[in-house]
Amino acid sequence: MTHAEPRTFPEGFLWGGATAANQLEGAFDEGGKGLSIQDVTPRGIMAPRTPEPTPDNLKLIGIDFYHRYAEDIALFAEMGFSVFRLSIAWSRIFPNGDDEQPNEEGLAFYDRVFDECHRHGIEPLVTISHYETPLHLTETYDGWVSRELIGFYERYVRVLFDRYSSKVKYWLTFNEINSVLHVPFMSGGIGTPKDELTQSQLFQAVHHELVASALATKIAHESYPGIQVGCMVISMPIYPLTPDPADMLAVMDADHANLMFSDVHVRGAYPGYALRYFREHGIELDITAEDRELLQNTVDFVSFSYYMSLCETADPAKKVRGEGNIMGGIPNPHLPASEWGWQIDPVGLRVVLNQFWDRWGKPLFIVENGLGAKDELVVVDGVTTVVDDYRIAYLNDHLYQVGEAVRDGVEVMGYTSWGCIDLVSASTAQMSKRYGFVYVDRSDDGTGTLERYRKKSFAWYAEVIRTNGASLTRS
Ligand code: BGP
Repeated sequence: MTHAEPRTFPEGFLWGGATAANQLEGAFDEGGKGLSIQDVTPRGIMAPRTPEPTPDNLKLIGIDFYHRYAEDIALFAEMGFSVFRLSIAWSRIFPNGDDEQPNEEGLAFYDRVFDECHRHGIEPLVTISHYETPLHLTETYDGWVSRELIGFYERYVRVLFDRYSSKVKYWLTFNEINSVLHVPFMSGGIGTPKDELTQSQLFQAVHHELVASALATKIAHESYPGIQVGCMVISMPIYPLTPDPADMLAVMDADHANLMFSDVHVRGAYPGYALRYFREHGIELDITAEDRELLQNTVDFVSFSYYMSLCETADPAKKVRGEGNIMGGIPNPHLPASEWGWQIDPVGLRVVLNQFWDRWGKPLFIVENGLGAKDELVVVDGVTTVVDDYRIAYLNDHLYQVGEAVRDGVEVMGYTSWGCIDLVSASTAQMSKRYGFVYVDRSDDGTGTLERYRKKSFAWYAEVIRTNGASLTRS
């Protein structure tokens, strides 16, 4: 028996960065755009919303990508990106979400963005819905709790595929779809406060999103053979706090809650453990025969975000919720954490890649990963920059583990580092939680010139891309 050469990153591996419309575009009321839920959440997901957009909401201006996209895409090209993940703001295309006709100005904006990407040889990777439900859909229908959202989403998707199928090959239906269980407002546009929402309403919303996602895949496969559709989930390996079998069972339950979403996307039906959970928790769902048929339209690939791992235990006395993450979970005593309390675990990324590959055998796309950190602008040899060795170390160690997973035989399509240019944070709505290779001059109080500066990690990432990962070092 001969052994194949250990593989490194495959040829054609897609290298790039990831963003979301509401966190960088700004121009919240330009070009005929309607309001989204993000325009009335100035303090991030956990804080109360405001009745109207308020000037302290950094997302209203973002980093002004709406006007500066050409300059930004040129910087991505300079790093050698072959892929750029962005989302389309639903309320730019359908200002209220339930409009009959799309807004041409919004459509034309994304035409310009995609054309700019292609001019630089960059493939856009598009999230159809990234935490930016049109506000009207929240206020009038309670977001995804209502079945009517499926029809509005279908109309939106048909317009997008029709207009952009020749410009966009890779599509993601919902950002981090499994987060709806934790942040129903931000993720599912559900206006009813979480503590008033019944489990049946919440899982009905989940079901509507899953059906809508499968419908998008069906439309793509039937009418647009050149494009590929993936699901997008939060990945978070969960370790037992102790070897107690009760802790392991707690891990299994927590894993199931996360994995159910991709199980449905990949296998086309609810898994037995989910049906049992519904049964035993009095969750009654309206699932039609047509829904069941639609769910069988399964995705082409599985994409995910990876920031951290967690621990779980069955012991109520040890259930101390970790800081900073939306999934809850217990901190791991073996791991360091970021300034925002997100635990840093590069090996967990290799674990997750293997777990997902073993489970689904579908190509995997890491579409978010990175370190949110405070940066300081300094002048080195006359050049204004950030010496972000901490970010380089984080990304090197994670990407090294991706290489290990590739050597394990996992099929990985690409990697888009989160917030490749500094943007407004989703969880805290701060500018000071920075992820980028490019620094944007804007502060938490909204002041700043919006000038862009290359950080030290900019040249580092360019070298990783140029060498297709060969420059990564074992830590
Ligand atoms: C993910 C979201 C992103 C993003 C990222 C980092 O959950 O999909 O939109 O922002 O997390 O989170 P934060 O911005 O809160 O640091």
